[in-house]
Amino acid sequence: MDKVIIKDLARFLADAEVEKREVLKITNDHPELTVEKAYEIQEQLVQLKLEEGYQIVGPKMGFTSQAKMKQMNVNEPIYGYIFDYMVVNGQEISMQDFIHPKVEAEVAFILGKDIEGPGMTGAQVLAATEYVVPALEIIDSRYENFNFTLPDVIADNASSSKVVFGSRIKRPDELELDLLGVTLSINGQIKDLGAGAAVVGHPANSVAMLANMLARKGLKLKAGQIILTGGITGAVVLNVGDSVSAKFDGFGTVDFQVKE
Ligand code: OOG
Ligand code: MG
Repeated sequence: MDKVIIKDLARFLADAEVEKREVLKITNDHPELTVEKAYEIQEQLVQLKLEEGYQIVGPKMGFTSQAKMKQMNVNEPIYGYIFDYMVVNGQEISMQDFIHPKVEAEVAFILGKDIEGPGMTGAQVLAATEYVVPALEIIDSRYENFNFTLPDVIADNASSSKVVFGSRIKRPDELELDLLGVTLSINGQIKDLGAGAAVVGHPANSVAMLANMLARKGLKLKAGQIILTGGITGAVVLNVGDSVSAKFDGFGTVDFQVKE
């Protein structure tokens, strides 16, 4: 696949995001697309956003729990990037900003030091982490019905759309993140639940895995970045009027409302 096609596909997916328009998965026309080439499309997409003046908040991991892998019928973790314009200020989102949003409960890490793979471990990640914070990620695949293969979703920046961070932060040693119980409710009804260990045994392992994946590209995680470790629970479809609330044991709740 040549550079021109990679650039065109990045532009195609960037436009679909801006126009909130669902598209057919790109592997329909490019069945030969590999995971490696898909990351090149993602890099182009990230470049386009940087050129538009947006800033990276941090990379994120996806498909780090069985719940998520089963739900989306994929079998390996991926990464993408969260940008400043994706962070929700306040506790309201508007359905008009999305195609077909879903929400998932996650733990985010705020790094105090740079982390560079390969060979990173969860213990090393915890030592380099300044704070952890609960989060609700709102994903919005640009593909019709979230119908994608692994290369498709990688090219589409791992369905990244918005994120609501909780207001309580903790030092990583104040919690046992693998035992962190989480419930995800909509309009008072529990839709899904889980514990931090659902994320590759411990959310810190997800950050270590990310550092090791980025090392293959000569990249590292940087102090100050906020990193989403991947959905503990499956993702739940959002509708206008929904009141979303996730409870994180010892960590408070993260809430938002879905308006028209
Ligand atoms: C891809 C996004 C995956 C996670 O936490 O697993 C992700 C998708 O499910 O559309 O963010
Ligand atoms: Mg996620």
